[in-house]
Amino acid sequence: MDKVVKSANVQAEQIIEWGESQKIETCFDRAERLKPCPIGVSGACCKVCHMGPCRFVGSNAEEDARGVCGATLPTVASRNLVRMAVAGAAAHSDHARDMAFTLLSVANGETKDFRITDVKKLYKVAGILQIEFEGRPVNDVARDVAVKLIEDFGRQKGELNYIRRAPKKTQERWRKWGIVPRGVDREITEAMHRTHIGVDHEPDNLLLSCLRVSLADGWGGSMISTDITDILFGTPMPVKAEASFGIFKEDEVNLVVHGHEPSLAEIIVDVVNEPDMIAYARTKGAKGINLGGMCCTANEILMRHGIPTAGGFTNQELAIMTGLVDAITVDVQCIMPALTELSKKFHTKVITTSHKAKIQGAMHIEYDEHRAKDIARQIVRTAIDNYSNRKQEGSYISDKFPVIAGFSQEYIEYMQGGRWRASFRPLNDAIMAGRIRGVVGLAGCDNPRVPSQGLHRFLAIELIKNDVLIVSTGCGSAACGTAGFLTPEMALENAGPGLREVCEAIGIPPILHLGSCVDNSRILTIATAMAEEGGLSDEIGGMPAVGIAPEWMSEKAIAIGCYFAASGVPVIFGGESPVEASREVTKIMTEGWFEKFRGALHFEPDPEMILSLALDYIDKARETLKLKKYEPGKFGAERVLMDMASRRDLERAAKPHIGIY
Ligand code: SF4
Ligand code: MSK
Repeated sequence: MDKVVKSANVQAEQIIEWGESQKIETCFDRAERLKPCPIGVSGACCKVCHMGPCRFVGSNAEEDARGVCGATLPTVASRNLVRMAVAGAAAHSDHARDMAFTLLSVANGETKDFRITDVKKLYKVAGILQIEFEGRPVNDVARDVAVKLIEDFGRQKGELNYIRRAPKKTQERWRKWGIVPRGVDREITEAMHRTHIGVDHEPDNLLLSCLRVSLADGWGGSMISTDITDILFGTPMPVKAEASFGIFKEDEVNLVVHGHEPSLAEIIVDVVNEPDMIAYARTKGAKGINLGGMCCTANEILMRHGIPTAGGFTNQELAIMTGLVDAITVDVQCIMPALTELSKKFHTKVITTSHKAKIQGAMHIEYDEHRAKDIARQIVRTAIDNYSNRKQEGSYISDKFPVIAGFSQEYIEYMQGGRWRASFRPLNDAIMAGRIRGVVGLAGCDNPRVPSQGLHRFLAIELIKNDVLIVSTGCGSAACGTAGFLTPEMALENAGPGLREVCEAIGIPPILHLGSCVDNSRILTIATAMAEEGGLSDEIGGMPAVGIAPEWMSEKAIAIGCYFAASGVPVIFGGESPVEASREVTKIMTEGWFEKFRGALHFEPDPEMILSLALDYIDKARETLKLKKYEPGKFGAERVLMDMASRRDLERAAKPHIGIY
């Protein structure tokens, strides 16, 4: 019998095999052993009250089948989906709330370890929020920005501030269908209320509330988080880094930061470079301190500092199994509780840092923004002290891959024309001419239920071959990074002729790493900028653009998929559909949402079908926009892209300036 591949990542697979030889259990083994519940997986189980759980199976599996209270299958399936989106929106938004309060502390001078790094981004955000900034002290502007964004969480009436950032037509659709979010917390609470027993039973209405709470994530929580993180720690610009398990060093202290929140990780980046700390590591026999990242905390510090990443979600246990991780510090979201039990087989210290996210068996060092550096030092010292406990066992892997990351909306604009002519014109022109067929956001988790990272890799290669420019985030970026796909050379070797030319002209990879899960909001603002640039659609809907999350697993992914669908982007998720049980719900989320918002949410387990559905959406959008029919290697007239040299000349001619605004 052929051996079952558990991860498409060769290095991950080597560690998995070593683990099997040592009888060490990982998520891959548990996924094999624990088959998904066939009722729950398709949305056919309701457990919102204790007359249930009511299961819609066998003779009770038709659309008009009813639970004890009389709720029908479509009601139950849509209610389940709403609750997933609510949890996802809550996770992103609570992360954003912490960022907003950190900004407020900084503005009030209450924390000495953080400062406003990107004043231009602060002014940009202040402008969007209609806050006066000219001639005012930076901290006063920052305070007003923080207060105004914090108001977005608790607002009871009106609209989220950032709704006005969307194209007018997109906003009009939202208003027409009554899904403009008021306040983030209000939408989360209301959606939970609607899904309580005996409240909202109309699938269409429930699913509109799903879109509303998801928009509160995309154009609220996530966008707030992205902006404040840029203000505090800098708007990303391309940096070189490395990815995969080979980032760990045998002769240095290896500390991994894992989770999603960037604040503590940012301070740890400083602390590992302190001469005293390095000297302390040397007293323990280590040559230095090596910081690495995991999941989205990794993406945050990779994008801003070039800190290497060990990969995404399914790599977390495997990192410990290298035997080289002296400490792993975790904050919130996507942290496997299995880490603590696993770490007992090695020497790794698992350190929880958030009062919201404790794990039995972990050491807890609570993060407090007012004492950030002291806490970071305590964590780094803990890792150093543990270095000498390193045992010989482990599956050491030396492979690592170069990565170019750090593509913000601001940088993408800049790279298409420099500081003085920054715009989306060249990208729109390349799409109009058929040089670039369309754009795909390749995002979401990696998942042990498929050969993990394999669907990301397959789709990445096939899409760029088809001249589709990819923007990636979250563990999708990690999957591409640990495959060596995030380099300009990838375009030379694998991209179709049109995309290759564009990548060569600008010197970019065909897959642009935009950051963490919350940074999916960057895709929303990029799509808006493209709509405003003209020549394509005048709203987000109708663009030759698609979102794909082939290995999704988290509730945050559902919120993301829904806010893209509501914003006008057709989205395709891999794996089984969580609403498969109801034909009506599936129809609403595909045909119904497309009619109302020009977006949709599909679930499609077959990767070939995902690809053809995505290309089909792109080609149909091109046809509707009356763009040149896409033919590989045959391009229409197009304006010349600014290459690096001409951009530099233009800037020299103006005045020397480093910046991306
Ligand atoms: Fe069953 Fe209705 Fe209770 Fe759901 S709400 S568990 S369908 S009785
Ligand atoms: S970490 S939500 S596994 S992308 Fe943002 Fe990765 Fe999915 Fe978590």
